[in-house]
Amino acid sequence: MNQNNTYAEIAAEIRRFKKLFLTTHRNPEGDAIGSSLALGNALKSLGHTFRFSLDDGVPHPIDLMSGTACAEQNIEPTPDELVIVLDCPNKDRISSSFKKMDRREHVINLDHHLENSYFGQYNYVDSVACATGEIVYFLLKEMGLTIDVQTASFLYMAILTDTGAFCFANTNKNAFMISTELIGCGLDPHYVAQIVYENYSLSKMRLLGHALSSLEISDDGQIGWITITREILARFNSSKSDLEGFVNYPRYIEGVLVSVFFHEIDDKRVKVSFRSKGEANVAEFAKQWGGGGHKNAAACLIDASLSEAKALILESLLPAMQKMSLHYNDK
Ligand SMILES: [Mn+2]
Repeated sequence: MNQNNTYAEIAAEIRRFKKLFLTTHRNPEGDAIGSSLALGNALKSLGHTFRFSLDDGVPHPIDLMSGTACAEQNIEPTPDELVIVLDCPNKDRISSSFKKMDRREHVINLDHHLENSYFGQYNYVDSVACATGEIVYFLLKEMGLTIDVQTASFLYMAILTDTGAFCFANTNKNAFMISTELIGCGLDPHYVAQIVYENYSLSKMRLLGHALSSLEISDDGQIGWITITREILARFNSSKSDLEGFVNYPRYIEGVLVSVFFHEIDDKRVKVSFRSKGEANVAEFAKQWGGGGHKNAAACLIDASLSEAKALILESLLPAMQKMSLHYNDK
């Protein structure tokens, strides 16, 4: 049985070290980067130093946030560094060479993914937390640390982005409670929101237009999907990071319970992302395909061509959702 350590036990382990090696999941987004840097930044007040290992680098537009330039690629932890992995359900998904090391000693795992494998020596996993940033906030409180403006901005970015600007089903009381307190710490919420949401490139906006015009929907109207091929990405002169957020759009349609986003990686690999409303559990579904995530937000990687992957997923998704006997519209 996987068991959480207490915040006090984790705090004690952190206090035993002076040097930290922080890392997070591949394709990092606001919570991955925000929760990691909030923790590293706040612990400076204890005299700790940290390195932030991120082989994928900081994506645009998060790189516009002050304090994100410290991320380093291709580094490994030294024995005197305490490793803290944030927002990452298992070792395979870590965006750092650390994942190849056979080390469990002095590794802390802080996360809110349902399927977390408890790979750390110390673990704190709360699948009800709105973001890993929420867990970091409570850890900082346990340690009695002051939250400065920089830390507040990182924590707010984590919560803002993982709750879809306080819209997703994981938006909880703590999301608002913590955000209110962060304002008291000097946070400017508009600064963070404007960086995260108002920095589309023109190519991204045009690509989104294309994606929306090619949106498809199931006969019963409950599943909507968008497809992006490599050819389209090249035609719009876009990069992978431009696709962030596209998966949400089909869900905006009345009656759609699950939205799916097919992203062709190469001839034999397709990334499939899911978003859902209410009780439709896409994490359960993605798990059957080797992926995972949260109840209303999940993803998996299919080793097949784009057309094969679409057929596989769409043919099994509808019965799977019916099996969960959805009555969302009756609620
Ligand atoms: Mn997260």
